[in-house]
Amino acid sequence: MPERVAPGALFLPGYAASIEREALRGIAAICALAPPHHLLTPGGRRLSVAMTGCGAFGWHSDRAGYRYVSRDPVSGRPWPAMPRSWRDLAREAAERAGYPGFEPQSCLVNRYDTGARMGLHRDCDEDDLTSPVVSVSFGVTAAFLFGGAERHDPVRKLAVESGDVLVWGGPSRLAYHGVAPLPRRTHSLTGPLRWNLTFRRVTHRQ
Ligand code: MD3
Ligand code: FE
Repeated sequence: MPERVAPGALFLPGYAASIEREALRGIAAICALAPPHHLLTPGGRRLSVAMTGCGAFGWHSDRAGYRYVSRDPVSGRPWPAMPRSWRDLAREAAERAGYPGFEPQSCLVNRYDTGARMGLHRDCDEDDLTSPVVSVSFGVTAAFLFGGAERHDPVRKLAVESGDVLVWGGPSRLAYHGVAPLPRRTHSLTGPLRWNLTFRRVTHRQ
């Protein structure tokens, strides 16, 4: 049952459950070409989430700042291609949420091990803030945190399970959000890990 969790945001439980195994094989293939790394924040802290990605742009962070780059700075190679089935899934989920024609240019692949977390932040490194963000979770269940437009707005918790999809657009596009430390659990297909795929459009359409 799709659920409006905030204005402009739609939770689609199990929407990606049927592609779970295929998606995990795709993640393994991407990680072989572009291994996930614990990136550094501009302030020099190491992120507990390990990141890689696919598509025309990848999100990157180091002492120089947060930005999108068209090559993996670690390998010097372009990011692996975004699997067509992933692109289609993101587009269809966005359409269900009321955002037709979503053409993602970047899929960030986030790997959470036990205890990994993501502090409250907003996604604002994209030039195109009119397109939604589509997030797909696999593996260990996490507590997703989402607030409002201001850092001190109240935060709600949402359990996201393997195969769940969330679409954030319109008034929710710039909402504060994060992920609570991943509990020590195991999932039959991922062991202790949670994987999150986050699809974004980076540049404006011509
Ligand atoms: C709500 N990742 O990579 S995805 C991120 O589970 C990120 O790995 C989290 O936040 C994760 O930036 C959460 C869900 C998500 C993504 C973007 C959003 C929620 C959002 C943008 C606006 C509001
Ligand atoms: Fe985010």
